[in-house]
Amino acid sequence: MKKIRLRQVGVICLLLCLQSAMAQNPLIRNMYSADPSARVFGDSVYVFPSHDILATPGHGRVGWFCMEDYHVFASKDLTEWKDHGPILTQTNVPWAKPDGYSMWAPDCIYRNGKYYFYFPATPDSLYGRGFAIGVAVADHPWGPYVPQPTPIKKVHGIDPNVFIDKDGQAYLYWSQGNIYGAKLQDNMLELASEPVIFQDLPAKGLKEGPYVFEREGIYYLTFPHVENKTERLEYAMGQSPLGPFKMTGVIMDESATGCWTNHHSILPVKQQWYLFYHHNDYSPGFDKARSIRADSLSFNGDGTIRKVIPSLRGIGVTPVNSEIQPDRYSAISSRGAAIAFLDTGNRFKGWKTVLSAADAWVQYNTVDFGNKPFKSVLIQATAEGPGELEIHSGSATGPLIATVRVAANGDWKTIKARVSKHTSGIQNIVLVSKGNTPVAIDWIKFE
Ligand code: FUB
Repeated sequence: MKKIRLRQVGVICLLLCLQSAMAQNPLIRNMYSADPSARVFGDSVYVFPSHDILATPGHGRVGWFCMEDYHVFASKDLTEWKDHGPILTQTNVPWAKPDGYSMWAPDCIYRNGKYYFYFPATPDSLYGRGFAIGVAVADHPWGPYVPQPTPIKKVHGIDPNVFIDKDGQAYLYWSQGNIYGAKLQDNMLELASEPVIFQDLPAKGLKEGPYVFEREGIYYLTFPHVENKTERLEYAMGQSPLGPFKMTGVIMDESATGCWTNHHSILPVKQQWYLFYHHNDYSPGFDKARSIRADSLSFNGDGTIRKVIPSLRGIGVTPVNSEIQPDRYSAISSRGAAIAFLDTGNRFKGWKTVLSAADAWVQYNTVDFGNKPFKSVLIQATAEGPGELEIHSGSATGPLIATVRVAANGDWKTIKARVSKHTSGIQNIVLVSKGNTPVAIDWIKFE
């Protein structure tokens, strides 16, 4: 009897952990997440973020970063992200303080059949003060990860990042005021050279979160830096993994919403490069409760990086028969359109788009209509008075796909309307208000 109950609990836990979400930005919709380290393993992209939680008296430092474990998220299409559940917890790391709540930005890399997960944490007093960096090893990206008994020797700091060069040599980077780098031994667990401090980076303003990659023979050292008041993402270019690196430019400007930190990773997936980073979307008033995001990144002909403008639409193609969230828009009219939380008491419920003037519009790009005709569109909407919406493809003046009448209902209703024009393939869709009655839209979906 006891065994059956345990098994049932196990299955329920597994189902709860393996939650998946159709995501734009932010990518993770049911918890805070930060410091995304993204990697391609096999046919999936895995993101290893930090997991921000809110400290309470006796559990972390109230008003500061608070992290007790890591989850890993995976996606085959960059749209649907599956949470594989917790992969490492502070109480399971032999050398870390079990109540440190300081499992900050991690990284993970594959080598010789194993996955090596690097993470910082506050060590037990035996291993010194501040932060140490440890490694946990697994046979699969989703774990189980087994932490090494001690942290890596001669490494004091945060934000580990690992890079394996074309010749097979692995490098570890981290930060502690400055940015450091060293060779790793083949076992990926110990340093193989003395750490170097990268010179020629900005002397003033905090630098942290290094992320190194190589493209067409150029090595990029990228990192958040406080040039003004909060962090922006910058980069330096060099000819080898340990530099010298020459400061080159800015990848992403400071957050418009005032999130003090940013932390990122950069990688190609099927020929397209992406920047994973974080903002504080679900927590506008407290920037230590963050959310990971991703946007496309591209290079100029000389290898310099084009600045990435953060978007809500993010990456990935959205299936037309899923709940499309226009509040994660690609473009929006300058008047009569606004985005707001659905429920300020539970911000994880997401956002709504409010169109409140005639001809106000919101555009959502890269929706996959496939090649079968759709008969109807469903819209989750509400309006105080009678409203009318048009759905166009391409642009606000593009072909009209459907007209939706929203009755004065004062409450959320799923409204069904006939699709008047068949469209196929990947399309941008635009919702246009045809009246001055404010209409709030949660999602739309074709069937
Ligand atoms: O998440 C805690 C710290 O904030 C990270 O380690 C830094 O890179 C910054 O994002």
